[in-house]
Amino acid sequence: MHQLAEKIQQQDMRALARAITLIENDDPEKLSLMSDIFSIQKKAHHIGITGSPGAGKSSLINRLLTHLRSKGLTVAVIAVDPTSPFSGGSLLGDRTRMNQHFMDPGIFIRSMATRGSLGGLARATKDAIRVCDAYGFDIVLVETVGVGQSELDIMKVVDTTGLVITPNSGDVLQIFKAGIMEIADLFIINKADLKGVGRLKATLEEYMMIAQPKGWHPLIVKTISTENKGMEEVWQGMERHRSYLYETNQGEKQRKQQLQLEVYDLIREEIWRDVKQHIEGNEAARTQLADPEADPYQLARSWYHAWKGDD
Ligand SMILES: Nc1nc2c(ncn2[C@@H]2O[C@H](COP(=O)(O)OP(=O)(O)OP(=O)(O)O)[C@@H](O)[C@H]2O)c(=O)[nH]1
Ligand SMILES: [Mg+2]
Repeated sequence: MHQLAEKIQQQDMRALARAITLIENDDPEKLSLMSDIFSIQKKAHHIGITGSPGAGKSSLINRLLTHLRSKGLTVAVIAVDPTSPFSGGSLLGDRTRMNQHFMDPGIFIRSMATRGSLGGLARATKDAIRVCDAYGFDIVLVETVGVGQSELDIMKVVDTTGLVITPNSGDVLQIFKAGIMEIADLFIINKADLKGVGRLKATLEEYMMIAQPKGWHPLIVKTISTENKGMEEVWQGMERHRSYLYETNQGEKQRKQQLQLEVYDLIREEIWRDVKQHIEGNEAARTQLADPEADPYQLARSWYHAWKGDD
């Protein structure tokens, strides 16, 4: 077994951090490490928290952490920032916000950035979730900033997705357009101390009337993170969704779909790694790429065929 995997199994937090760095850097050892990690995977609840910038995701997670710790549960938090891998701005904010938790051995907080990872952010996030799972955390929480395609992809790799929205933010339309609405298992109306909560709730209910979700009916909960209100409701909602996944065949169906996507992604990643190496190691290809007038279609075709060994 990979040495890091062994250490992670023994709950060595430094090994856990190192494994995530290895994932971020697309280290060639990644696949063998992940295979070992997979074999020791436990059964954590994988939860995604998404929503527009400033909706209160970190504040909510911070309160939720305290709440879950009081129930004796251990939690890993992965903050994913696809937009600014280098600034670390939001992480700094989160660090101060979540500071009180950093000394707690039952909590692990880590930000994730992938510097041009081959498989993309969702792929790397899934691996990081698995590593935290293997370590033995009861819950793995993933925070993503924004409501774009990469958030959508990330939310496809977790069990339960909570969407944080705020009254009068105009978020709903944007979220609706981005297709985020369909993947929310739990709508969390945060900043419920502000005006417009009733209206937002009515809009969401209206949306669900139109969408007519089959099977799981997304729950709506209200929170005021700054006042520590609504945390038990959020937790109950997530637990209910998890029970639903286990008690119906929906969980299995979801996992099957995820597995297929994952295998495809991994194959794509492996092939791309290989093709890229092949091109970068080829003097003629490098010269062609340096020509701004080059025909990209023709180049892609000829390099692909050259890699495949076709004539
Ligand atoms: N009034 C009110 N303000 C809140 C509430 N929850 C969070 N805030 C404030 O909203 C601001 C943004 O909170 P964050 O927790 O950083 O939001 P976020 O969604 O994590 O932000 P990003 O990570 O930057 O996308 C902060 O100033 C919080 O104090 C709430 O329930 N009510
Ligand atoms: Mg945040």
